[in-house]
Amino acid sequence: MSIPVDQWLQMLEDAGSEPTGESRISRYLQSSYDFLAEGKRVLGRYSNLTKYHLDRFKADELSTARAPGRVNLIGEHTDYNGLPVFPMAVNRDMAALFSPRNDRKVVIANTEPGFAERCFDIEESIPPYPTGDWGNYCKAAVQGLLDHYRQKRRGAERFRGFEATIDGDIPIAAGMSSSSALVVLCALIFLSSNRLDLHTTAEGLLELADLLAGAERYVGTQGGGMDQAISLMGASGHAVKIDFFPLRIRTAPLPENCSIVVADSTVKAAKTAEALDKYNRRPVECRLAAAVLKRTFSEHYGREVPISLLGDLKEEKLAITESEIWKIADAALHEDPFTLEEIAGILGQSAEKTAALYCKRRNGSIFPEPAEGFKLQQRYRHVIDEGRRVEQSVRALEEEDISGFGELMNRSHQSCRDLYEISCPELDRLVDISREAGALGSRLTGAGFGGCTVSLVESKQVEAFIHQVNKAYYRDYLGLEDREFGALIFSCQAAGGASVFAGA
Ligand code: NG1
Repeated sequence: MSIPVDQWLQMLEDAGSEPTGESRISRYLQSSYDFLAEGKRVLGRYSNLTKYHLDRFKADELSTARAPGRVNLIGEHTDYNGLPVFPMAVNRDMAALFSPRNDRKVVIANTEPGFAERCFDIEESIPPYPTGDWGNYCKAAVQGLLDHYRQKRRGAERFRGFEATIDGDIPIAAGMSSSSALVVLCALIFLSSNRLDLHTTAEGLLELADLLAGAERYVGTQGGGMDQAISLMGASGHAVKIDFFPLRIRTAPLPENCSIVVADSTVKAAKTAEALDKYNRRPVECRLAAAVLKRTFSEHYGREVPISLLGDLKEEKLAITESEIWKIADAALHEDPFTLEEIAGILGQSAEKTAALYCKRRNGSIFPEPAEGFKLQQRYRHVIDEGRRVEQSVRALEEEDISGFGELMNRSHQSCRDLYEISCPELDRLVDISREAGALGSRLTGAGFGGCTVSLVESKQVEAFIHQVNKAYYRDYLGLEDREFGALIFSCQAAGGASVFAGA
C-alpha cells in the first residue's frame, strides 16, 4: 500500500517542477490544498517533513496523511449540549509521513523542536502521559480505536504500531483545534497502518468522528464532537453545519465576495490542568441546569420528561409545546447563582450524590463548587440562544444575507462574553477593533479564555482590515514590534476534510 521512498522523492520533485501536474502526489496535494495559491508553501513544507522523517527513521516505503484545523464561525459550547455548530475546516493542518511497524510500538516525532519524540506500546489500557503532554492526543486516538475494535471483536490484539513524523501549521492553543486535528491524524495513520477502512465511506466517517469525540476525552476535556467531525468532514469552499446525537452534517457555501479572517489574541488557551477546570466548569453547569429542568418538568407533568441535555428542550423530543417549554424553563432557573445545596434540594438528594453524579472530572475527582456558585440561568440562556443563532446563520448564508450573518456573529460574542463568560479583555478589545476596522461580524472562536477571533470581512477590504488591526491591536494595544505580528492575523480558506495517501 505504501510508496517506495525513491518514488516519493521523485514525485515531490515532479510536483515541484510542475505544480499543477498529473503525478499522483501532485494530484493528492491538489485535492488537499489550494495548490495554485499556495503550492510553493505546501511543497516546501512536505520537503522539509520528508527530510526530517528520513533523517530520523530508516524507511524504504512511506505514506502520508493530513488532518485540518478548523475555525468555528458560530455555535460556541453548543456541541456537548446537543445543539448544532457551524465551523469550517481551514487550509492549516497537521500533516505526517508514516510507515507501519511490525511490532506494537508507536513512535511519533515532530518537526517542531518543542514537541519531543514520544514512544509507547499498544496495550489494552494505555497509561496517559502527564496532563498537557502532546503525546496524549496520539494515545487518545489509538486507545479509542482499540476499544472500538475490541468491542467489535475485530482482533484488536493483532494491531500493529507505526512510526510517524508530524508537522503542523495550525496555531497552537489558539482555538483552532490543533489538538483534535492531531487526534484525527493519528487515527487515520493507525487505521491505514492496520488496513482498516472505517474512514473510507460517508457512514464510516460519521462513526469515526463520534468515536474520536469520545476518545479525545482521554486527555481530560469534556468537550463535544465538533472538532473531530469538521476535521474529518470539512468541505472545500463551504462551512458545515453539524448536528449531534445522532451526528449529521450539512454544507453551506461561503459567500464568494467575503473572507474569513482569523486573528490570534496571543493569550494562550492551553489545556493545562487549571485551564481544563475553567473549561470543564461550563459542561458541569450545563449538566446541572439540565438536571434541575428535568426535575421541574417531570414534577409539573407528573411523568418522567426525557431531558438529559439542554438541547433536549425541543417540542418533538418532549411532546410539550415550545411556548410551554420556555415558560417553565425560564421560571425554573433564577438569575442568582445556585449553591450545590440548593440544587441538591431541588433534585431531592444529598449534595454528595449530586456532586458525584454531575460534577466529576475524568479522573474521578470531584469538580469543586465555585465560590460564586453555579450560574445555571446564564449558561442555559447562552446555550439555547446560541443554538438558535446557528440555525439563523445557516439560513442567512443560504439566502446570501451577509450582513445578517455578521450581526449574528456579533451577538454570539456578546453572549459568550456576558452569559457564558469565556472571553477575556484581549479578545473583547480585538473584536471591537475588528468591527471598527470594517468587519461585518467578529467574535471569539473555539473554547475561549484566549485564542483567536474570527471575522467576516468583504474580500476587497481584507488588506486594509488586516493593516488596521495590526496597528490598533498588535502594535498599539499589545505593544508588539511590527516583525512580531506578521503571522498572527490571516485570512483562511475553507478546506476539505482529512485524508490519507498511501500510494494505492
Ligand atoms: P477547542 O477550541 O478546540 O478547545 C472546545 C471543544 C469543542 C467545543 C468548543 C467550544 C474539545 C476537543 N473541543 O474546542 O468540542 O465544545 O470548545 O465551542 O473538547
